[in-house]
Amino acid sequence: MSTEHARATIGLTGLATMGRNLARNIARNGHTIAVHNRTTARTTALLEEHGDEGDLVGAETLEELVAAIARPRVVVVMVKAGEATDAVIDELVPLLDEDDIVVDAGNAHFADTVRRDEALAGHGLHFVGMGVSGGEDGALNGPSIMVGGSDHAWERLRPVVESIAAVVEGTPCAAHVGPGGAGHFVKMVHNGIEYADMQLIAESYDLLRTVAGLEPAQVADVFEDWNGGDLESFLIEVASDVLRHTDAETGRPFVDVVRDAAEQKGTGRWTVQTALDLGVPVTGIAEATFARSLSGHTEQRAAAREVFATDPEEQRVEVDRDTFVDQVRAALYASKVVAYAQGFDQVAAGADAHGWDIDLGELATIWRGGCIIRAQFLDRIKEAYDDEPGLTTLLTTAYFADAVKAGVDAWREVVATAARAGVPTPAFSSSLAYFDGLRRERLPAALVQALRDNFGAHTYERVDREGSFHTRWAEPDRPEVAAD
Ligand code: NBP
Repeated sequence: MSTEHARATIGLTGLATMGRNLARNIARNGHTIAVHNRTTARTTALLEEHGDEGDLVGAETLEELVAAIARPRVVVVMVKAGEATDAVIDELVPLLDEDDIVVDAGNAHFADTVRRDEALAGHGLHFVGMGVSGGEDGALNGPSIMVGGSDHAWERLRPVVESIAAVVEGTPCAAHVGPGGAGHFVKMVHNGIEYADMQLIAESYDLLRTVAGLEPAQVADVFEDWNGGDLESFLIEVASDVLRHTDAETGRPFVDVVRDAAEQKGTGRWTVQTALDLGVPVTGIAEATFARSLSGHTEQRAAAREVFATDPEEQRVEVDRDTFVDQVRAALYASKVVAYAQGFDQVAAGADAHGWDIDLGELATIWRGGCIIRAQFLDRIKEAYDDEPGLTTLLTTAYFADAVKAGVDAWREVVATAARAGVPTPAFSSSLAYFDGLRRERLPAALVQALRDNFGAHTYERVDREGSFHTRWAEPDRPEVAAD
């Protein structure tokens, strides 16, 4: 390890998959970086294997790490989110000096980031919650970076962050989205949208295979074709790759040897929990999260299969293959519009609740490259917010409204066909229900409100005059009284 002192522009602790690649990315872009990991073997391995990629300064202890960084220091923490982050921060704080910056680049819950920001401010330190998307490849070759923190911290970090981010049409996919927890909040919603997007692609695959009878490699061809149009995205591209892949051991389609039980560990669940707190109906993300949860309930699935066994032949509904492929494409696009519209609604609601001034158009811009949900589609979202920054919902902007109108019949047909065939399409179905819910003249919420007043005196509002009212349901003539 190096004995040189205080010459690194930046330091990073946590050299597992993400930290190691992020450190290499920073070094490759010409910044001197001091690197540290709790278990020194990772630091040694990084220096041995990639020390020639740039100016990397190894540190065996956090004290050494801090000593190697020029003041005022920037220290990036890239460890397992949660307790590990707190442990590292607790160890770091006494070693730092006023005006130093601690950057948490892990997948922290935004509420933890708000808490840490307040705690570090008490020590005269700046705290930055930095959402990094793109997995290990993105970390190495250019992620999408969502920075939450003060203007001062952003100005200090900006040269490094912009130099390591993905670049689309000359614009780095990195932005200062707001103060405090804003960066981790938008990263959380990004991951929620990713859940919905993946579920929609998975439902498309299931329908094309089960209803239209396509083999996985044929579905791969369909996805490849779709990737040449307005559905062009990283996730469609990798879905095509995965479906074309054959398992070397068995010669079977790879997708058939993968156990069909998914987990929902963190950010998807946080997105839904937070959406419930904010009162934002992110139905696509919620259904995607619950679909993963359902898949993992293997005992219940086995019990249900035994009682309600399905004959695969019965699931084959007569469809014209080419027409159905086009219909599924339209349903996927429309459902995707809904999922993104809901995600952006949640960011807007979060910004409102926490007093963060988040530029939604800029968010669409930095999600165009580097991150998992990167898609051509995001250009359209950016344009929509550029045209109308205070947009009520993405769904009604001209481009998306036209696309949804053009696809709505196909969308209904796909959801109806799926229901007839017994193929679960929770994300397609809930997205359609959301769309129909929004555009409906009168919703049965009126009856819900009336029922609540009947059994719980919860009061209701009337369509024809202002105020809250309660009907005395138990009295013979059921008189109505103003409740205010
Ligand atoms: P992990 O999430 O697997 O964490 C492993 C790292 O945390 C190792 O460096 C480990 O040190 C360190 N660590 C732990 Br665990 N407990 C510690 C403690 N008490 N004190 C100090 N260090 C501790 O690594 P990752 O997959 O590289 O992810 C890093 C962060 O990036 C996470 O927050 C993750 O959610 C986020 N993220 C990951 C991805 C992805 O695609 N994997 C994408 C975007 C964001 P050790 O080597 O000594 O055990």
